[in-house]
Amino acid sequence: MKKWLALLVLVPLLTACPKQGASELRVYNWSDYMPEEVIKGFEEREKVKVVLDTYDDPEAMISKLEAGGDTEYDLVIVSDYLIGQLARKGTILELDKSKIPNLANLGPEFANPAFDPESKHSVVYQWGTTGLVYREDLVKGPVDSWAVLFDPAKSVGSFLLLTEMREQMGAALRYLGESVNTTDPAVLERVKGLLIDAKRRSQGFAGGTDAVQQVLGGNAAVAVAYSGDAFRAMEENEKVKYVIPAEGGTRWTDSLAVLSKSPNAELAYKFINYLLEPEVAAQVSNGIGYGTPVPAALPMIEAKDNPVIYPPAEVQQKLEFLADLGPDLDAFNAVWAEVKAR
Ligand code: N2P
Repeated sequence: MKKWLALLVLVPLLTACPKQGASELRVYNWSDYMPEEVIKGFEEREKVKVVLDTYDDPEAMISKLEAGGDTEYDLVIVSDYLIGQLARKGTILELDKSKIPNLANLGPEFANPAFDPESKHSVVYQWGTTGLVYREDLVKGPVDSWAVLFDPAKSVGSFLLLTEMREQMGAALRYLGESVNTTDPAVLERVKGLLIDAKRRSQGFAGGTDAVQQVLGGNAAVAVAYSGDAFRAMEENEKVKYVIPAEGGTRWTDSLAVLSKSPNAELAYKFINYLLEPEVAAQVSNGIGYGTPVPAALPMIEAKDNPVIYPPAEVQQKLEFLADLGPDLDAFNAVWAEVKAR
């Protein structure tokens, strides 16, 4: 091709490529996990545009960031057990706290979390639990144990397993009376057997948001789900229920982190600071049904006494946090790969 002709073709192509300006914030979040009005409020105040991408599978989120996606986003919302992994790899920044004065609004248990002491790399966004969501008019028996997934004799109807590997393996571990963080090979071998059998009898895997929609719509009787998604479905249909099984489950925290290669870290800091304002924090929790880490927001939260969102002490005692397993994660990955392949 002649040079001038090549230019004629290339120039319009190059100018058509979307370029991220200083006025754009790119956020990578769990699906259905930030109310529209909260995003609009920030856009209007700062005269910027927020571009939101979402995920349901944290492993897929990590793969995307590792494949170059870390240059495409400014801010990522990540579960507790993955913060250490991203920090060790340098994917997320060590935070400049002088840019987040509202950090002072975090409750003490959230300001210094075990997975990221002193909030060095992350700021808590929301917290919740993982349990079972079900339609009481569709189940054939009690839903009070992980046995509804793992013991064919205790099955109560059609069910969905959860896409999030650590949570779904955690449920099988609790069913066996083990910690969700057990790495004992013999125990993990039993988990593999349970999951392969459950997968065969199930309707497959679903992300948290999808799982709850399937139960709400009556396509499945039971699903493994996250508390806030379940809470919102309960508001739509009173036959939808959510339970933490008797064997216990997980409590988790999702946090905001700034990508090291963020094109617009300044705006990311501003957004974090905005989310920590008590009024905004209350708007977040009222919109998505998860727990707030900002105590001053609580008086403005409609469902602050709802046990689905804020479980009572006796339920909390049965909840564990997923730990960052470091290299031991390989054993979990190996089991999961076999479950997925069978
Ligand atoms: C909301 C996702 C909840 C986050 N759809 C689970 N840690």
